[in-house]
Amino acid sequence: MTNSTSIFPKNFLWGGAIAACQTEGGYGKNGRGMAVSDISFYDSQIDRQDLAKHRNITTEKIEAAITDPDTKRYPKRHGIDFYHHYKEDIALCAEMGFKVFRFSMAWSRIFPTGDELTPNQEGLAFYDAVLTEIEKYGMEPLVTISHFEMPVALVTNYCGWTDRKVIQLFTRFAETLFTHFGQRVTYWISFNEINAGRFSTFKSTGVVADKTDQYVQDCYQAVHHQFVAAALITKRLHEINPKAQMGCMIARFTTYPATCNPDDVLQMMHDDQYDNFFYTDVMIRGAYPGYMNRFFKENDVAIQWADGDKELLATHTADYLAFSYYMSNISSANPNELDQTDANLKKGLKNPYLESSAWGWQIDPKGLRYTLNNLYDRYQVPLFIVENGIGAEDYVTTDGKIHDTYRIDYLQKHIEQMREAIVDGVELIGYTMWSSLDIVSSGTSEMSKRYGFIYVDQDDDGNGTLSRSKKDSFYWYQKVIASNGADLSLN
Ligand code: BGP
Repeated sequence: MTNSTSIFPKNFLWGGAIAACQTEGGYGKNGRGMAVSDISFYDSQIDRQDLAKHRNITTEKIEAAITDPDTKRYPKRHGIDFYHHYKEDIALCAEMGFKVFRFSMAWSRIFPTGDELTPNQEGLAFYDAVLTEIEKYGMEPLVTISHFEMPVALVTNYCGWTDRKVIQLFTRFAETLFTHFGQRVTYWISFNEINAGRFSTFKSTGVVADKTDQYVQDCYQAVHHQFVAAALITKRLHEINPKAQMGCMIARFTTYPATCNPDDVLQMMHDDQYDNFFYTDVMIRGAYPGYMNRFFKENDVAIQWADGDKELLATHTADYLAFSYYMSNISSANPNELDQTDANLKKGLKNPYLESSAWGWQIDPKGLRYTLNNLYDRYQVPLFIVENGIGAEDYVTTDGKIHDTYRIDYLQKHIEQMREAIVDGVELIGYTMWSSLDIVSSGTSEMSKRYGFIYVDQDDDGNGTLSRSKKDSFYWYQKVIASNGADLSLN
Protein backbone atom coordinates (compact mmCIF):
# COMPACT_ATOMS: atom_id res chain seq x y z
CA MET A 1 0.00 0.00 0.00
CA THR A 2 1.94 3.06 -1.14
CA ASN A 3 -0.76 5.77 -1.38
CA SER A 4 -3.32 6.30 1.34
CA THR A 5 -4.74 8.94 3.66
CA SER A 6 -2.27 9.56 6.43
CA ILE A 7 -2.42 7.15 9.35
CA PHE A 8 0.39 8.97 11.15
CA PRO A 9 -0.44 11.46 13.93
CA LYS A 10 -0.44 15.02 12.60
CA ASN A 11 2.51 15.95 14.82
CA PHE A 12 4.53 12.85 13.89
CA LEU A 13 8.26 13.59 14.14
CA TRP A 14 9.76 12.66 10.76
CA GLY A 15 13.53 13.13 10.53
CA GLY A 16 16.97 11.62 10.38
CA ALA A 17 19.84 10.78 12.71
CA ILE A 18 23.60 11.19 12.95
CA ALA A 19 26.18 10.81 15.73
CA ALA A 20 29.03 13.17 16.62
CA CYS A 21 31.64 10.39 16.57
CA GLN A 22 30.75 9.40 13.01
CA THR A 23 30.26 12.86 11.49
CA GLU A 24 31.87 15.80 13.29
CA GLY A 25 35.58 15.50 12.77
CA GLY A 26 36.97 18.63 14.43
CA TYR A 27 39.44 16.22 16.04
CA GLY A 28 41.46 18.05 18.71
CA LYS A 29 39.83 21.32 17.62
CA ASN A 30 38.89 23.98 20.19
CA GLY A 31 39.67 21.83 23.17
CA ARG A 32 38.03 18.52 22.15
CA GLY A 33 39.65 15.60 23.98
CA MET A 34 40.29 12.14 22.51
CA ALA A 35 37.22 9.86 22.57
CA VAL A 36 36.94 6.07 22.44
CA SER A 37 35.65 6.48 18.86
CA ASP A 38 39.05 7.91 17.86
CA ILE A 39 40.55 4.49 18.53
CA SER A 40 38.39 2.84 15.80
CA PHE A 41 40.51 2.20 12.73
CA TYR A 42 39.66 1.37 9.12
CA ASP A 43 40.97 -2.01 7.90
CA SER A 44 40.88 -2.41 4.10
CA GLN A 45 41.11 -6.20 4.57
CA ILE A 46 37.95 -6.22 6.66
CA ASP A 47 35.67 -9.25 6.28
CA ARG A 48 32.17 -7.76 6.08
CA GLN A 49 30.64 -11.10 7.00
CA ASP A 50 32.79 -11.49 10.10
CA LEU A 51 33.26 -8.28 12.01
CA ALA A 52 33.97 -9.97 15.35
CA LYS A 53 37.74 -9.47 15.09
CA HIS A 54 37.14 -5.86 14.08
CA ARG A 55 34.98 -5.29 17.15
CA ASN A 56 37.57 -6.67 19.55
CA ILE A 57 39.59 -3.68 20.75
CA THR A 58 42.75 -4.64 22.63
CA THR A 59 44.94 -2.63 24.98
CA GLU A 60 47.66 -2.79 22.35
CA LYS A 61 45.36 -1.19 19.74
CA ILE A 62 44.28 1.49 22.23
CA GLU A 63 47.83 2.40 23.18
CA ALA A 64 48.90 2.50 19.52
CA ALA A 65 45.99 4.78 18.59
CA ILE A 66 46.51 7.14 21.54
CA THR A 67 50.07 7.84 20.39
CA ASP A 68 49.21 7.91 16.65
CA PRO A 69 48.53 11.48 15.36
CA ASP A 70 47.24 10.17 11.99
CA THR A 71 43.63 11.00 11.23
CA LYS A 72 43.04 9.10 7.95
CA ARG A 73 43.73 5.72 9.54
CA TYR A 74 41.06 6.54 12.15
CA PRO A 75 38.07 7.73 10.07
CA LYS A 76 35.96 8.77 13.06
CA ARG A 77 38.56 11.45 13.79
CA HIS A 78 37.53 13.26 10.60
CA GLY A 79 33.99 11.94 10.08
CA ILE A 80 32.43 13.96 7.25
CA ASP A 81 33.58 17.27 8.78
CA PHE A 82 30.13 18.16 10.10
CA TYR A 83 32.10 20.48 12.38
CA HIS A 84 32.58 22.84 9.43
CA HIS A 85 29.61 21.72 7.25
CA TYR A 86 26.83 21.74 9.85
CA LYS A 87 24.99 24.74 8.40
CA GLU A 88 24.84 23.19 4.91
CA ASP A 89 23.93 19.75 6.29
CA ILE A 90 21.14 21.02 8.53
CA ALA A 91 19.78 23.16 5.68
CA LEU A 92 19.65 20.07 3.42
CA CYS A 93 17.74 18.15 6.10
CA ALA A 94 15.33 21.07 6.43
CA GLU A 95 14.87 20.99 2.64
CA MET A 96 13.63 17.42 2.99
CA GLY A 97 11.09 18.75 5.50
CA PHE A 98 12.55 17.20 8.65
CA LYS A 99 10.48 17.84 11.79
CA VAL A 100 13.23 16.47 14.04
CA PHE A 101 17.02 16.34 13.78
CA ARG A 102 18.78 13.66 15.88
CA PHE A 103 22.44 14.20 16.74
CA SER A 104 24.76 13.69 19.72
CA MET A 105 26.89 16.08 21.76
CA ALA A 106 30.37 14.62 22.17
CA TRP A 107 31.29 14.27 25.84
CA SER A 108 34.99 14.90 25.12
CA ARG A 109 34.17 18.19 23.39
CA ILE A 110 32.60 19.48 26.62
CA PHE A 111 34.82 17.69 29.19
CA PRO A 112 37.99 16.66 27.28
CA THR A 113 39.16 14.03 29.82
CA GLY A 114 35.76 13.63 31.47
CA ASP A 115 37.29 14.69 34.80
CA GLU A 116 37.28 18.49 34.54
CA LEU A 117 35.20 20.50 37.04
CA THR A 118 34.15 23.11 34.45
CA PRO A 119 33.10 22.63 30.82
CA ASN A 120 34.97 23.62 27.67
CA GLN A 121 33.11 26.77 26.60
CA GLU A 122 34.19 26.40 22.94
CA GLY A 123 32.54 22.99 22.88
CA LEU A 124 29.29 24.42 24.25
CA ALA A 125 29.50 27.24 21.72
CA PHE A 126 29.66 24.74 18.84
CA TYR A 127 26.45 23.04 19.95
CA ASP A 128 24.81 26.43 20.55
CA ALA A 129 25.48 27.17 16.88
CA VAL A 130 24.14 23.75 15.79
CA LEU A 131 20.93 24.29 17.79
CA THR A 132 20.53 27.76 16.29
CA GLU A 133 20.58 26.23 12.79
CA ILE A 134 18.08 23.55 13.78
CA GLU A 135 15.75 26.15 15.31
CA LYS A 136 16.10 28.35 12.22
CA TYR A 137 14.19 25.73 10.22
CA GLY A 138 11.64 24.92 12.91
CA MET A 139 12.99 21.44 13.57
CA GLU A 140 13.00 19.74 16.98
CA PRO A 141 16.47 18.73 18.18
CA LEU A 142 16.70 15.15 19.52
CA VAL A 143 19.94 15.00 21.49
CA THR A 144 21.77 11.77 22.33
CA ILE A 145 23.97 12.46 25.36
CA SER A 146 26.21 9.39 25.04
CA HIS A 147 26.67 7.89 21.57
CA PHE A 148 29.82 5.73 21.90
CA GLU A 149 31.93 8.88 22.48
CA MET A 150 33.18 8.78 26.09
CA PRO A 151 36.58 10.43 26.69
CA VAL A 152 39.29 7.79 26.31
CA ALA A 153 40.90 9.18 29.49
CA LEU A 154 38.02 7.60 31.43
CA VAL A 155 39.11 4.24 30.04
CA THR A 156 42.78 4.68 30.89
CA ASN A 157 42.18 6.36 34.28
CA TYR A 158 39.04 4.57 35.51
CA CYS A 159 38.58 1.40 33.40
CA GLY A 160 35.49 3.05 31.94
CA TRP A 161 32.05 2.59 33.48
CA THR A 162 33.15 -0.23 35.80
CA ASP A 163 34.25 2.57 38.16
CA ARG A 164 31.29 4.06 40.00
CA LYS A 165 33.00 7.48 39.94
CA VAL A 166 32.04 7.77 36.25
CA ILE A 167 28.38 8.11 37.30
CA GLN A 168 29.24 11.44 38.92
CA LEU A 169 31.33 12.59 35.95
CA PHE A 170 28.57 11.70 33.48
CA THR A 171 25.94 13.41 35.63
CA ARG A 172 28.10 16.55 35.65
CA PHE A 173 28.28 16.39 31.83
CA ALA A 174 24.51 15.91 31.43
CA GLU A 175 23.61 18.61 33.99
CA THR A 176 25.90 21.02 32.11
CA LEU A 177 23.94 20.32 28.91
CA PHE A 178 20.54 20.68 30.62
CA THR A 179 21.42 23.99 32.27
CA HIS A 180 23.34 25.47 29.33
CA PHE A 181 20.83 24.53 26.61
CA GLY A 182 17.85 24.84 28.95
CA GLN A 183 14.52 25.06 27.15
CA ARG A 184 16.04 24.66 23.66
CA VAL A 185 15.92 20.85 23.78
CA THR A 186 12.79 18.85 24.61
CA TYR A 187 13.81 15.35 23.50
CA TRP A 188 16.89 13.68 25.03
CA ILE A 189 18.31 10.14 24.94
CA SER A 190 20.62 9.11 27.80
CA PHE A 191 22.65 6.28 26.21
CA ASN A 192 22.66 5.18 22.59
CA GLU A 193 21.90 1.43 22.45
CA ILE A 194 22.67 0.81 26.12
CA ASN A 195 22.67 -2.96 25.42
CA ALA A 196 25.86 -2.39 23.40
CA GLY A 197 27.46 -2.55 26.86
CA ARG A 198 27.26 -6.32 26.37
CA PHE A 199 28.01 -6.59 22.67
CA SER A 200 30.39 -3.75 21.84
CA THR A 201 31.78 -3.02 25.26
CA PHE A 202 34.76 -0.79 24.55
CA LYS A 203 32.83 1.86 22.64
CA SER A 204 29.82 1.70 24.94
CA THR A 205 31.27 1.37 28.45
CA GLY A 206 35.06 1.46 27.97
CA VAL A 207 35.48 -2.09 29.29
CA VAL A 208 38.51 -3.71 27.59
CA ALA A 209 38.37 -7.52 27.54
CA ASP A 210 42.13 -8.10 27.95
CA LYS A 211 42.24 -5.81 31.02
CA THR A 212 40.02 -7.99 33.19
CA ASP A 213 39.69 -11.60 34.32
CA GLN A 214 36.00 -11.06 35.08
CA TYR A 215 34.81 -9.68 31.75
CA VAL A 216 31.11 -10.60 31.99
CA GLN A 217 30.94 -9.29 35.58
CA ASP A 218 32.53 -6.01 34.47
CA CYS A 219 30.14 -5.69 31.51
CA TYR A 220 27.07 -5.88 33.76
CA GLN A 221 28.55 -3.77 36.55
CA ALA A 222 29.36 -1.06 33.98
CA VAL A 223 25.81 -1.21 32.60
CA HIS A 224 24.44 -1.04 36.15
CA HIS A 225 26.34 2.22 36.65
CA GLN A 226 24.84 3.49 33.39
CA PHE A 227 21.34 2.55 34.63
CA VAL A 228 21.96 4.56 37.81
CA ALA A 229 23.40 7.48 35.82
CA ALA A 230 20.39 7.46 33.48
CA ALA A 231 18.01 7.60 36.46
CA LEU A 232 20.02 10.42 38.07
CA ILE A 233 20.05 12.58 34.93
CA THR A 234 16.36 11.91 34.31
CA LYS A 235 15.70 13.27 37.79
CA ARG A 236 17.87 16.33 37.10
CA LEU A 237 16.33 16.93 33.67
CA HIS A 238 12.81 16.99 35.08
CA GLU A 239 13.95 19.41 37.81
CA ILE A 240 15.69 21.73 35.33
CA ASN A 241 13.15 21.55 32.47
CA PRO A 242 9.83 19.91 33.44
CA LYS A 243 8.67 19.96 29.80
CA ALA A 244 11.65 17.94 28.57
CA GLN A 245 11.52 14.17 27.99
CA MET A 246 14.25 11.57 28.58
CA GLY A 247 14.27 8.49 26.39
CA CYS A 248 16.05 5.23 27.02
CA MET A 249 17.38 3.46 23.94
CA ILE A 250 18.33 -0.06 22.89
CA ALA A 251 19.51 -1.72 19.72
CA ARG A 252 16.45 -3.89 19.19
CA PHE A 253 17.59 -7.43 18.41
CA THR A 254 14.29 -8.85 17.18
CA THR A 255 14.60 -12.63 17.03
CA TYR A 256 12.43 -15.58 15.96
CA PRO A 257 12.60 -19.27 16.98
CA ALA A 258 14.39 -21.31 14.29
CA THR A 259 11.51 -23.85 14.42
CA CYS A 260 8.33 -24.52 16.46
CA ASN A 261 10.43 -26.89 18.58
CA PRO A 262 9.86 -25.72 22.20
CA ASP A 263 13.63 -25.72 22.72
CA ASP A 264 13.98 -23.06 20.02
CA VAL A 265 11.11 -21.07 21.49
CA LEU A 266 12.74 -21.11 24.93
CA GLN A 267 16.01 -19.99 23.33
CA MET A 268 14.16 -17.08 21.69
CA MET A 269 12.62 -16.20 25.06
CA HIS A 270 16.04 -16.10 26.73
CA ASP A 271 17.64 -14.16 23.85
CA ASP A 272 14.83 -11.62 23.99
CA GLN A 273 15.06 -11.30 27.78
CA TYR A 274 18.87 -11.10 28.04
CA ASP A 275 19.63 -9.05 24.88
CA ASN A 276 16.66 -6.67 24.87
CA PHE A 277 14.10 -6.66 27.67
CA PHE A 278 16.57 -6.63 30.56
CA TYR A 279 17.63 -3.07 29.60
CA THR A 280 14.18 -1.65 28.92
CA ASP A 281 12.63 -3.45 31.92
CA VAL A 282 15.11 -1.70 34.21
CA MET A 283 14.80 1.72 32.52
CA ILE A 284 11.02 1.73 32.03
CA ARG A 285 9.64 -0.63 34.67
CA GLY A 286 12.25 0.58 37.18
CA ALA A 287 13.63 -2.68 38.56
CA TYR A 288 15.82 -5.64 37.67
CA PRO A 289 13.59 -8.42 36.30
CA GLY A 290 13.52 -11.81 38.02
CA TYR A 291 14.80 -13.72 34.98
CA MET A 292 18.18 -11.99 35.33
CA ASN A 293 18.73 -13.78 38.65
CA ARG A 294 19.06 -17.04 36.71
CA PHE A 295 21.34 -15.41 34.11
CA PHE A 296 23.59 -13.79 36.75
CA LYS A 297 23.84 -17.05 38.70
CA GLU A 298 24.70 -19.05 35.58
CA ASN A 299 27.31 -16.45 34.52
CA ASP A 300 28.90 -15.67 37.92
CA VAL A 301 27.71 -12.08 37.92
CA ALA A 302 27.12 -10.31 41.26
CA ILE A 303 26.03 -6.69 40.78
CA GLN A 304 27.48 -4.35 43.42
CA TRP A 305 24.61 -2.10 44.53
CA ALA A 306 25.01 1.14 46.51
CA ASP A 307 22.47 2.50 48.97
CA GLY A 308 19.76 4.31 47.07
CA ASP A 309 20.31 2.62 43.69
CA LYS A 310 17.08 0.63 43.85
CA GLU A 311 15.00 3.70 44.78
CA LEU A 312 16.61 5.79 42.01
CA LEU A 313 15.86 3.16 39.34
CA ALA A 314 12.28 2.79 40.58
CA THR A 315 11.55 6.52 40.76
CA HIS A 316 13.24 8.03 37.71
CA THR A 317 12.29 5.86 34.74
CA ALA A 318 12.41 6.89 31.10
CA ASP A 319 9.60 8.95 29.55
CA TYR A 320 9.69 7.14 26.18
CA LEU A 321 11.31 4.12 24.57
CA ALA A 322 13.66 4.78 21.66
CA PHE A 323 15.25 2.00 19.68
CA SER A 324 17.25 1.20 16.57
CA TYR A 325 15.87 -1.43 14.19
CA TYR A 326 17.85 -2.67 11.15
CA MET A 327 17.25 -6.38 10.82
CA SER A 328 16.02 -9.48 12.66
CA ASN A 329 17.75 -12.65 13.85
CA ILE A 330 17.05 -16.30 14.61
CA SER A 331 17.28 -18.09 17.97
CA SER A 332 18.12 -21.78 17.97
CA ALA A 333 18.84 -24.36 20.65
CA ASN A 334 21.28 -25.81 18.10
CA PRO A 335 22.91 -22.75 16.52
CA ASN A 336 25.64 -24.81 14.87
CA GLU A 337 22.96 -26.32 12.62
CA LEU A 338 22.29 -22.89 11.03
CA ASP A 339 24.43 -20.63 8.88
CA GLN A 340 25.69 -17.46 10.55
CA THR A 341 25.32 -13.94 9.20
CA ASP A 342 26.48 -10.57 10.48
CA ALA A 343 24.14 -8.07 12.18
CA ASN A 344 24.22 -4.84 14.15
CA LEU A 345 26.73 -5.11 17.03
CA LYS A 346 26.85 -8.92 16.90
CA LYS A 347 26.47 -11.92 14.61
CA GLY A 348 23.14 -13.58 13.83
CA LEU A 349 21.73 -16.79 12.34
CA LYS A 350 20.41 -16.89 8.79
CA ASN A 351 16.66 -16.75 8.21
CA PRO A 352 15.84 -18.55 4.92
CA TYR A 353 12.79 -16.30 4.41
CA LEU A 354 14.74 -13.02 4.39
CA GLU A 355 17.07 -11.21 2.00
CA SER A 356 20.27 -9.65 3.40
CA SER A 357 22.21 -6.45 2.79
CA ALA A 358 25.75 -6.63 1.36
CA TRP A 359 26.92 -6.71 4.98
CA GLY A 360 24.71 -9.69 5.81
CA TRP A 361 22.07 -7.78 7.82
CA GLN A 362 18.73 -9.54 7.29
CA ILE A 363 16.03 -7.18 5.94
CA ASP A 364 12.71 -7.71 7.75
CA PRO A 365 10.08 -4.93 7.47
CA LYS A 366 7.33 -7.04 9.05
CA GLY A 367 9.69 -7.65 11.94
CA LEU A 368 9.37 -3.92 12.65
CA ARG A 369 5.59 -4.20 13.00
CA TYR A 370 6.08 -7.20 15.30
CA THR A 371 8.69 -5.23 17.29
CA LEU A 372 6.46 -2.17 17.68
CA ASN A 373 3.52 -4.26 18.90
CA ASN A 374 5.78 -6.33 21.15
CA LEU A 375 7.35 -3.30 22.83
CA TYR A 376 4.15 -1.29 23.13
CA ASP A 377 2.21 -4.22 24.61
CA ARG A 378 4.97 -4.64 27.22
CA TYR A 379 5.54 -1.03 28.23
CA GLN A 380 2.61 1.17 27.16
CA VAL A 381 4.93 4.19 26.76
CA PRO A 382 5.44 6.25 23.57
CA LEU A 383 7.84 4.59 21.10
CA PHE A 384 10.37 6.43 18.92
CA ILE A 385 12.30 4.68 16.11
CA VAL A 386 15.59 6.59 16.22
CA GLU A 387 17.55 4.42 13.79
CA ASN A 388 16.40 2.46 10.75
CA GLY A 389 18.07 2.24 7.34
CA ILE A 390 20.21 0.18 5.01
CA GLY A 391 23.96 0.34 4.55
CA ALA A 392 24.83 -0.05 0.86
CA GLU A 393 27.50 0.80 -1.71
CA ASP A 394 25.97 3.82 -3.49
CA TYR A 395 27.45 5.13 -6.74
CA VAL A 396 27.29 8.48 -8.48
CA THR A 397 26.18 7.93 -12.08
CA THR A 398 27.62 9.86 -15.02
CA ASP A 399 24.71 12.29 -14.78
CA GLY A 400 25.69 13.05 -11.18
CA LYS A 401 22.69 11.24 -9.70
CA ILE A 402 22.59 8.52 -7.06
CA HIS A 403 19.79 6.07 -7.87
CA ASP A 404 19.38 4.40 -4.47
CA THR A 405 16.09 2.68 -5.30
CA TYR A 406 17.06 -0.17 -2.91
CA ARG A 407 17.08 2.35 -0.04
CA ILE A 408 13.69 3.74 -1.07
CA ASP A 409 12.39 0.15 -1.27
CA TYR A 410 13.79 -0.66 2.21
CA LEU A 411 12.37 2.50 3.80
CA GLN A 412 9.02 2.26 1.99
CA LYS A 413 8.48 -1.29 3.27
CA HIS A 414 9.46 -0.35 6.83
CA ILE A 415 7.28 2.76 6.90
CA GLU A 416 4.35 0.69 5.60
CA GLN A 417 4.79 -1.59 8.61
CA MET A 418 4.99 1.42 10.94
CA ARG A 419 1.64 2.48 9.51
CA GLU A 420 0.23 -1.00 10.18
CA ALA A 421 1.53 -0.88 13.76
CA ILE A 422 -0.21 2.45 14.36
CA VAL A 423 -3.47 0.88 13.13
CA ASP A 424 -2.69 -1.98 15.56
CA GLY A 425 -2.86 0.65 18.32
CA VAL A 426 0.83 1.41 18.87
CA GLU A 427 1.73 4.95 20.05
CA LEU A 428 4.62 5.80 17.72
CA ILE A 429 5.80 9.42 18.07
CA GLY A 430 8.67 9.68 15.61
CA TYR A 431 11.10 8.21 13.12
CA THR A 432 14.68 9.34 12.54
CA MET A 433 16.11 7.37 9.65
CA TRP A 434 19.74 6.26 9.88
CA SER A 435 21.36 8.30 8.54
CA SER A 436 20.60 11.81 7.35
CA LEU A 437 23.87 11.89 5.40
CA ASP A 438 26.51 9.32 4.49
CA ILE A 439 28.74 9.03 7.54
CA VAL A 440 31.54 6.83 8.87
CA SER A 441 30.19 3.39 9.76
CA SER A 442 30.01 2.68 13.50
CA GLY A 443 31.00 -0.98 13.29
CA THR A 444 33.57 -0.94 10.48
CA SER A 445 34.72 2.71 10.10
CA GLU A 446 33.97 2.40 6.39
CA MET A 447 32.59 5.26 4.30
CA SER A 448 31.56 2.79 1.59
CA LYS A 449 28.80 1.46 3.84
CA ARG A 450 26.49 4.35 2.96
CA TYR A 451 23.13 5.03 4.71
CA GLY A 452 22.33 8.63 3.85
CA PHE A 453 19.73 10.54 1.92
CA ILE A 454 22.69 12.76 1.04
CA TYR A 455 25.81 11.39 -0.65
CA VAL A 456 29.14 12.64 0.73
CA ASP A 457 32.15 12.51 -1.59
CA GLN A 458 34.72 10.70 0.58
CA ASP A 459 36.15 7.20 0.30
CA ASP A 460 37.25 4.63 2.91
CA ASP A 461 40.72 6.15 2.99
CA GLY A 462 39.41 9.64 3.74
CA ASN A 463 39.99 10.99 0.21
CA GLY A 464 37.38 13.17 -1.52
CA THR A 465 35.94 16.66 -1.81
CA LEU A 466 33.36 16.17 0.98
CA SER A 467 30.78 17.63 -1.42
CA ARG A 468 27.18 16.78 -0.59
CA SER A 469 24.76 15.43 -3.28
CA LYS A 470 21.06 14.60 -3.05
CA LYS A 471 20.22 10.94 -3.72
CA ASP A 472 16.91 9.82 -5.25
CA SER A 473 15.84 8.92 -1.68
CA PHE A 474 16.25 12.61 -0.70
CA TYR A 475 13.38 13.59 -3.00
CA TRP A 476 11.33 10.53 -2.09
CA TYR A 477 11.54 11.26 1.66
CA GLN A 478 10.68 14.91 1.00
CA LYS A 479 7.36 13.66 -0.45
CA VAL A 480 6.81 11.16 2.37
CA ILE A 481 7.13 13.93 4.95
CA ALA A 482 5.03 16.40 2.95
CA SER A 483 2.20 13.81 2.85
CA ASN A 484 2.79 12.81 6.50
CA GLY A 485 3.46 9.26 5.39
CA ALA A 486 0.47 8.98 3.07
CA ASP A 487 2.44 8.96 -0.19
CA LEU A 488 5.21 6.35 -0.23
CA SER A 489 5.16 5.88 -4.00
CA LEU A 490 8.49 5.62 -5.81
CA ASN A 491 7.90 8.45 -8.30
C1 BGP B 1 24.19 1.48 15.60
C2 BGP B 1 24.69 2.85 15.99
C3 BGP B 1 24.74 3.85 14.92
C4 BGP B 1 24.87 3.32 13.49
C5 BGP B 1 24.26 1.94 13.30
C6 BGP B 1 24.66 1.31 11.98
O1 BGP B 1 24.77 0.55 16.46
O2 BGP B 1 23.85 3.40 17.00
O3 BGP B 1 25.78 4.73 15.28
O4 BGP B 1 26.17 3.38 13.03
O5 BGP B 1 24.58 1.08 14.32
O6 BGP B 1 25.80 0.52 12.20
P1 BGP B 1 27.01 0.56 11.18
O7 BGP B 1 27.38 2.01 11.03
O8 BGP B 1 28.08 -0.27 11.81
O9 BGP B 1 26.49 -0.04 9.89
